[in-house]
Amino acid sequence: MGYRVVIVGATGNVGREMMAVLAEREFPIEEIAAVASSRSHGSEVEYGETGKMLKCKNIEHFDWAGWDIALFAAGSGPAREYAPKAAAAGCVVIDNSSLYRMDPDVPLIVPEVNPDAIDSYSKRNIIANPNCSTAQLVVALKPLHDAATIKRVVVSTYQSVSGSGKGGMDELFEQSRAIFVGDKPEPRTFTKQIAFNVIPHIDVFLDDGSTKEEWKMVVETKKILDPKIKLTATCVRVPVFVGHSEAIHIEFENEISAEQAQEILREAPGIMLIDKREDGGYVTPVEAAGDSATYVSRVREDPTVEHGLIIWCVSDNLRKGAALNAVQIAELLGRRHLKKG
Ligand code: 11C
Repeated sequence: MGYRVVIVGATGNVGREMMAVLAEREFPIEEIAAVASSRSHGSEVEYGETGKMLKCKNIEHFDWAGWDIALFAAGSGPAREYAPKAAAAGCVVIDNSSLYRMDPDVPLIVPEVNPDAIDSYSKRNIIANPNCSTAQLVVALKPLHDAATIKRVVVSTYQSVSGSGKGGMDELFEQSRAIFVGDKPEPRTFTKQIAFNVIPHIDVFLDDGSTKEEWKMVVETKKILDPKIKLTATCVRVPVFVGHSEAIHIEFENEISAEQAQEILREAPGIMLIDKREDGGYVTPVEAAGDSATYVSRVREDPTVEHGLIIWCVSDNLRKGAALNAVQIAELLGRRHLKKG
């Protein structure tokens, strides 16, 4: 006995990863449907590495009745149009877009951090999945906040091109090749050359000079972890295919040593501490890609502030930052509310 699950945006980076994670974690599935826009209607996607091929159904004509859970990875447009329809038909939506995250009637969940928030899911039958850079950040901050109460965070991100979809990955590859063969690298997805470069701009600019990606990190951290935490972010796109990295500077209310923080992080759910203080004794995105953990390295005290720590945090943005977190939410929903069998 299992769940009837819909994957919306099944042909995209995150949709494919959702199917891989569902299969890998042996999520109890009775039936699975791959749904996509009319453009991808009829194309086939594999359910994980099971060899089972799913023909994509057109979202415009999809009948949501009788389906238990829909994992949406299709962006804000389809989420606006179709998530309320699915929810009204009794299918619980777990949406990866930013559309519903700050809706007070929609829980925004990272299961290691605020699992109890799921208990209000039925207000709209929609649950939001956070931005990838927020998800790994709050996983790393939560155990430290519990131990010493975080006052302020300054975070700089190094975000991979897969965060901007398949187009961003293709662009990094094509620009790198163009530069090697002496052609001019043409920016399309990104505003400037991404190959052999870094771009301090992700998502649209806001009136105060920050970007929406930076704003999302502020407001989502407050909603998931603690509204009292002050946070400021600088989000940067780097020429990495998969895996977001973050340098996180944290000021605490109470004293906490680097050694205490290492002990706490070593035991914390979802975290893998790799912190050897020697050449190569830290994790980089290449090692985190394809993996489920949020890696923490370079834990050290910040002598320039009272009770300060600095950490380095890396995670696969398509997994913990998107697909894995969504599947973990579905598992939590199953355990607490939608029991089967
Ligand atoms: C990026 N973090 O790396 C973005 C992608 O709000 O879900 C995810 C955007 C979001 O470009």
